Amino acid sequence: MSETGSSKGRTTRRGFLTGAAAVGGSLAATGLVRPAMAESDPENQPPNVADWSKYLGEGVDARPYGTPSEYESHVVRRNVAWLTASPESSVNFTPLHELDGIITPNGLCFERHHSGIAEVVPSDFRLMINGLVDKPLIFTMEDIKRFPRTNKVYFLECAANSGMEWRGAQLNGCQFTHGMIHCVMYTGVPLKHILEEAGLKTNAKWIMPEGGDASGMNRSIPLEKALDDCMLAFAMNGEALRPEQGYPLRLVVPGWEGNMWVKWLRRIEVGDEPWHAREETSKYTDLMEDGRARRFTWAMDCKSVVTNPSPQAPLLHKGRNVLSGLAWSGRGTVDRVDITLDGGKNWRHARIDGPSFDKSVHRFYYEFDWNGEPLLVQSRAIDSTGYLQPTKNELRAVRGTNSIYHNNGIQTWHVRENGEVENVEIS
Ligand SMILES: Nc1nc2c(c(=O)[nH]1)N[C@H]1C(S)=C(S)[C@@H](COP(=O)(O)O)O[C@H]1N2
Ligand SMILES: [Mo]
Repeated sequence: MSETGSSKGRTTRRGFLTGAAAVGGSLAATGLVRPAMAESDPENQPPNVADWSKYLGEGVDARPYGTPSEYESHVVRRNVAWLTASPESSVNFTPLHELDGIITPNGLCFERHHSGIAEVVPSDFRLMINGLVDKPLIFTMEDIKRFPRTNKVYFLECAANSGMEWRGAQLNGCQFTHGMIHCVMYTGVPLKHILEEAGLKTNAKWIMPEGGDASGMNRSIPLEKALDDCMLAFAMNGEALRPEQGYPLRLVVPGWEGNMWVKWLRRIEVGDEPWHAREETSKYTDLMEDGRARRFTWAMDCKSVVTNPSPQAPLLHKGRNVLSGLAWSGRGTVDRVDITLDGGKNWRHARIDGPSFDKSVHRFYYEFDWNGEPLLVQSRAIDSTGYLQPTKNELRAVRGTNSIYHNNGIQTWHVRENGEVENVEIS
């Protein structure tokens, strides 16, 4: 948690209020409660003059790299203890219920590492291209930045997102059920420029990007995709990649499962067939009911989730409320999102607001009046190919119950009379 008492010896009322808010902050550390509105102090409100109007604030140099307000200190990535055998090979989750719009702030992008965060020294960074190319090449970061670059907003979703929910409702919070996704604007060089520079042999059919972290994580990607929209990204949301996200260079594989987006990239081999590496055989394949595994499930199917209300974001008021959520598809844009408050008896159109980019998340809203009755809230999305997000049971009918990956089933939140929300499943 960030420092909560920023009064630093000043004995202003502001310092006192900070302390009071810190109590709310520690409750919020469970991830289940927001800092309560009940902490508010009438003496600090109209018609009185608020404390922040009476004193000079901090100077311009107080925060050379800006950080969020201390009252937002509960908005952090969180892990699930029983999914964290060792922090170096683990995952934490984006706090979706605290975000709005479509862009994930850099400091809140979920992390998934197989061997921890590689500490790459950019001046020693090299990217090697070898295999079925006319001339094997080694690039520095400066070399890469001399190619034409592009800016694109894309989501990255781990194939294991919602995986724990295959066999039934488990985790209480959309952060934990759906938080293995982030969506940022990448700046980088289309991979095709780099491959063309090396010159592809006529029998080139596949590429194998490989990470420079201790796991040396690698995946096979068909050349068609590599030449279509893959990017070598060096910036996210306008600044250099974060170390957690693969600084200084990561592969962007739009719409396809997060595992293929190799971080701390060190090498791309070009070949004529897939490598069948660990991450595309023993992991990131879908085990079917008969014990056989599906080979190569790359695209992330259309999916959506209501982020508010959700278990970490209860309903606080009767009457006017704003329901909000995210929808995305690895096959295009999202055309429509439907909302039900009664477990699927009645569906209504949600309002998609904000940019609708290809293979990016879409923000939706649904304004409604809550009379205090229990609700069964669901969303379902339809993408630009006409595909409708399935129920979990429809998925199970096709894939059985052995699966973990690629669970894009409809999520249900049960809102109780007191506004609390829990993760449930209805058939
Ligand atoms: N080199 C390397 N690349 C990697 C990984 C890794 O452990 N090492 N994890 C992969 C997995 S499984 C996912 S889901 C995404 C996660 O990206 P993020 O940490 O930016 O969220 O990175 C992928 N790329
Ligand atoms: Mo992943």
